[in-house]
Amino acid sequence: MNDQVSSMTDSAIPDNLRELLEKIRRLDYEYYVLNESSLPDSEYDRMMQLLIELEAKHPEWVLPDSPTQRVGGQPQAGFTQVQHEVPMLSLDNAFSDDDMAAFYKRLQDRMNTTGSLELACEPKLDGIAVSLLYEDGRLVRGATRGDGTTGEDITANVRTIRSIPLTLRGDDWPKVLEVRGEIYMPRAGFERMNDQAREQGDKVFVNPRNAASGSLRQLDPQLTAKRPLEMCCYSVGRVDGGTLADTHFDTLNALAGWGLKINPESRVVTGLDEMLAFYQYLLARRDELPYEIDGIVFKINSFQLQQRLGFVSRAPRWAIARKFPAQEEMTRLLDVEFQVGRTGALTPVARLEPVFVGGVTVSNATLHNMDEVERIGVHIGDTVIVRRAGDVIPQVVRVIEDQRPADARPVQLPEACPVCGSAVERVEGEAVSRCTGGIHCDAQRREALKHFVSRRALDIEGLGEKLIDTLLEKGLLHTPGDIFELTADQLVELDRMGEKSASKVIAAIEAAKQTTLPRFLYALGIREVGVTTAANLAQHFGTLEKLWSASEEDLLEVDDVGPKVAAHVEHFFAEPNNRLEIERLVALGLTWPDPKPVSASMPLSGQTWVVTGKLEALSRDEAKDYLQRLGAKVAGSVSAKTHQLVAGPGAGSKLKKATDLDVPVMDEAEFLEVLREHQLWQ
Ligand code: D41
Repeated sequence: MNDQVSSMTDSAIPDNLRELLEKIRRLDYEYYVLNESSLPDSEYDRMMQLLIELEAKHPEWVLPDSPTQRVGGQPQAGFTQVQHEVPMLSLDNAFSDDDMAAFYKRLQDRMNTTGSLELACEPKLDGIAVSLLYEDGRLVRGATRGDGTTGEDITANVRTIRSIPLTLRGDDWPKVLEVRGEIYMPRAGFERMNDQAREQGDKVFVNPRNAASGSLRQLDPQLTAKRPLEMCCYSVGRVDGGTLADTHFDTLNALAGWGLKINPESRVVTGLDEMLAFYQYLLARRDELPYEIDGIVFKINSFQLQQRLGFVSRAPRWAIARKFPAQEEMTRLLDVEFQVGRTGALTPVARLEPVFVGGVTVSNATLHNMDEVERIGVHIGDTVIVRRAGDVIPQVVRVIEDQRPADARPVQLPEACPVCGSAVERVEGEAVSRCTGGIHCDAQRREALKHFVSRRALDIEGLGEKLIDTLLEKGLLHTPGDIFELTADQLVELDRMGEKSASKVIAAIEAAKQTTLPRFLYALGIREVGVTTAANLAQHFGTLEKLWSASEEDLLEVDDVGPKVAAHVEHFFAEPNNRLEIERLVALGLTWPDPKPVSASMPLSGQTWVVTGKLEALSRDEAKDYLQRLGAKVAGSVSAKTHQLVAGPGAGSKLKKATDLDVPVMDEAEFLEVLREHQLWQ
C-alpha cells in the first residue's frame, strides 16, 4: 500500500480515472459478491490494464482503495493484537430437535409469552470468524475473532479477498461500521488448490476450514491473495454516526446494499415448527451448497428483543447454532486391503471400526493410493480421522500419531495382485500401482464385465453385479461375448433364478444387441475413454472400422483427445485379442445404426459445448445426448474453442474458466429454451 496517499480521496483525481475506478469496482462487486458479470473478462482485464498504466504514470493518483492496491506491502514479521471494543460473542449449540424446543421454550419463558417468535436463520459457515472495520465507508482494519476480546490484525490479508469491498457502496452507511462474518473457502476452490498442491508435492489441507485458517494466517499477503477465499457477513459490532434497521434480517440486507456479501440462503421463520423445517430443508441440501456448513444459526430477529434477552457467559441468549452431524470423526484403522479395479489399479481401502459420520455409518474409506498412504503416514492399528463430506466416498484424512499402539504396522503395497497373483507394477511418475494380469485377472475381468453391462454402456437390465459374480464362479462367463451365448436353460440352473426371471434376462441381453456406437465404444472399457470421449470418437470417425485403423495423429484430431488417450485407444485396437472379441460380438449380432453424418444443416453442427454443475430437469448425460442430436460436439473441459457452457448450480472451475475465456454461459432454463426451440423439450 502507498502510505503517503492513504488519506487521499476520490475528489483529488481526474474524472476519467474516477469513472474507470467506479466501473472496475462495480464489476468486482458483480463478480465476487453477486456471482454474476455483465461484461466479459477481457473487457475487465483491459480496464484493469489501463488503470495500472495510469497509476504507474501518476503515482500521486493511486488511491488506497484502488483495485490495484489489494495486494501490497511487504510480508509482516507477525500479527499485532486487536482489542474488540464490542466483544465477539460465541454461540451455544443444539444437537437435537429437543435441544431446539428447549431453546425456544427458554425464549418464550423469558419473554413471558406463549406466542410465536420470529427468528432469522442462516447457514453456519465453517470458516474463520472475523471483524471488518469501515470508517467513512473505507475498510481500515480486518481482525480475527480470536478469543472474542483479543484478535489479530489481518488487514493486509483481508484486503486481498475480492468479496470484501475496500469501499462501501452507496452513502447511507454509519460513519463507523464494524461488520462481522465468516471467511471461508468454497469447496471447488479447496479441491482445486489441494489438487495443485498434491501435484507439486506441497502440503495438502485436510478440510476447507483449515485451508481458510492457514491462508489467513500467512504473513505474506501475496500468498493469501492466491487462495480462493470468500467472506459472508452475519452481524455488526461497533456502529457510530448512523443507525441500522430494527431487525437482524433487514440489517443483513442493508449490508448487502453496501456491497458486502451475505448468505443468499438466509431467511426469517416464525415458530418452532418452521425452525425445525428449515433445519431439515437445509440438511437435505447440504451437499449441494458450494461451501461447507456445519449447522444453522438461529437468531431472534428483533434487535429490541435481543437486547432484552441479553447474554450469559459470552453467548447471547437469543441465538443458537443447531449443529449438523459431524463430517469428521475418529475411529480405528483395523486393516488395509487392496481393491483391484477395471484397469488393474490397486486402491488401498481402509477397513475401519464402524463410525457414524456425515449422517451414515462408515466402515470402509478410501486411501486413494500409496502416495497418499505415505503422505498421511498411516499405520494399521492407528486412530484416524475419517471424513465424509458431500457425495464423495469417505476418506481417511489424518492420523492421531500420539495414539499409535506399540503393535501398529506400516501399510505395504503387495508385490503380487491379491486376486490373481500377477506382478504389481508402479509406473514411474504415477501414483497408481497396477496388477499386470489384464484380462486374466479375475478382478479386472469382473470389473470389465460389470462396466460392459452398466447403464451408460450396453445397459443390460437384470444382469447385475451378483449375477455376474455367479456366472463367473460357474465358469459360464469369461469375456463380454459370452454374455450373448447364455441360454435361459443355463440361467435356470442357477440358485434363486426362476424361469420367468431367466427369460427376462435373456430378453434384456437380446435387446441390448441393438445399441449405438458411442455406447459400444464406452462399453469396451478403453482406458481414459469415458462417455464423452466415446461419443466424440464415434462422431469423428463415424464407423468402428475407421476408428480402429486410426493412427495416433488421426486420433489427436478428435475433441478432448490428447496424447495419453490417443495412446490408450491405439494400444487397445492394436491388441489382437481385443479385435477378435469385437469381431465375435459383431458376429453374435451386436449392431448399431450408422451415425447420421453431421450435416452443416444441423442446428449446432460445428459447435463445441460443455455441460457442468447440477441440472434439475434432466441429467447431464441426457443434456449431452440432446446436444449431440443437434449436431454439437460435447467436450469435457472448457477451452478457447468452446462455443457454449451450460452451467447448473455448483459449477466450479469450468464456469470460472469459461468466464475467464469469454465463453458464453447459460443456465439450465436457457438451455431448455434452446431444446424447446428445436422441439426437443416440452
Ligand atoms: O456462519 C457462521 N459461522 C456464523 C457464526 C453465523 N452465521 N452467525 C453467527 N452469529 C454469531 C452471533 C450470534 C454471536 C452474532 C456466528 C457467530 N456468532 C460466531 N462465530 C464464531 C463464534 C461465534
